[in-house]
Amino acid sequence: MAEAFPNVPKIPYEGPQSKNPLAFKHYLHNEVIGGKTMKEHLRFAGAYWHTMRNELSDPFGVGTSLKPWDDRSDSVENAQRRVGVFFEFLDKMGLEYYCFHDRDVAPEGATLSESNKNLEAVVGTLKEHQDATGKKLLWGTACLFIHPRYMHGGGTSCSSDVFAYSAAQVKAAMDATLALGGEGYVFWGGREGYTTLLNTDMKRELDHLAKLLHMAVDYAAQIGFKGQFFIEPKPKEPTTHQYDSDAAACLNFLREYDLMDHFQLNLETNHATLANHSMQHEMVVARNAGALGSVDANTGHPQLGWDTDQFPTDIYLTTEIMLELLKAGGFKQGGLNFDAKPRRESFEPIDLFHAHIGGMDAFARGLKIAHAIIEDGRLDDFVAKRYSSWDSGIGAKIESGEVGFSELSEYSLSNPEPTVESGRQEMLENLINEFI
Ligand code: XLS
Ligand code: NI
Ligand code: NI
Repeated sequence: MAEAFPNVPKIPYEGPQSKNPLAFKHYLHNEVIGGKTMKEHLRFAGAYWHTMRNELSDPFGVGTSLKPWDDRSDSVENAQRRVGVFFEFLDKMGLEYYCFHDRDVAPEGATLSESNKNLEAVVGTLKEHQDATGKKLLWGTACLFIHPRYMHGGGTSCSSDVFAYSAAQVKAAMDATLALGGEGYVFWGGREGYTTLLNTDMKRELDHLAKLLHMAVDYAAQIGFKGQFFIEPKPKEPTTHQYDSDAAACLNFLREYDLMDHFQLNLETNHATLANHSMQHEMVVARNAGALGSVDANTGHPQLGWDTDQFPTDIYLTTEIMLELLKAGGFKQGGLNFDAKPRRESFEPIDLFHAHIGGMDAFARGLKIAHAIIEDGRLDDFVAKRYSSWDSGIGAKIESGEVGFSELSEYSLSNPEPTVESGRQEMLENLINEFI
């Protein structure tokens, strides 16, 4: 097949002085930072849905994206041709991994059995390209949100037939993920929520969602799928309220339904901000629970209140993400998946390259900066010192459970008014800026 991007070379690293827009300025895949290469730390993945399938429409306008290789038909041949283009893209970008939904890679057929056949055919093509290039599948997932049958949800639908169909679709997507050696499997509950409580039995819907996830865990054991399951929190959009609304809500759900041993979280920046949290907050919550699994790397727009899925270019953001990731010991089966698309006005194929170069360079800088901040140690020392009253004396007794209200009342009655120290926020902000 002729190249889809004949004018784009393999993106080289040219360093911070380069003025070449088609070169990395900071991402040098084999540069070692703290004992691991950048590639090993960052585990970048390309998202099939945005890169190959997003037409860049918005609620007021049709798609603008130019994809000369795509005949816009729903044929399996067209789907297989896209795979070749995608792998050319991954290769030229130096992306090691990719992620997909079943319906991004293969067309939905007239029946479930036709859809399954389409998927199997395209999985064969994906496998061939993986084998030829060494690229790997980070995670797969099933699209339980586009087709009208899922308007009331998949695992949380009021219809048991739709639940059954969802299970069938997840089964096929797990088979595909296993066949491609996927390191993970994601559940993002786009329509697993409600539009109005007037028609919703929330308890029943949550019970059913948990059933679906338990069935997935059981099925993984049956077929020998050793990948990591992830839940991806998002508070809303398309539903008014999504049950997996944020990291804390997901953890509560996983604990309530005895799923903690099987699931980690796949956190997405734009979803964090939709939940009125910072990405760092979500990462700390997940890390504290030992459930920080993977990251959908993108960002929202400060003036727009929806999931704009923009490429991350803010160095403060990537620094915060990498600080938390390094503290968590890095990725195991997760990675940084660019769940992001160029703007509707950036409609040419070359824009896909500019977008990913920017995201990868921003994370490379975030990694270097976060590593330097940790090595420097002043930030961690400050926090350790701030809590040092818990390391001995009354603090240690409280933590170890040696004292209760009576002892603490006696203690406080016999001691002077407590004194506290400044939180020094501005000083710490300046410290971070020293490294940026
Ligand atoms: C949508 C989600 C979706 C998941 C995969 O907002 O981010 O793209 O990552 O289903
Ligand atoms: Ni996502
Ligand atoms: Ni999203």
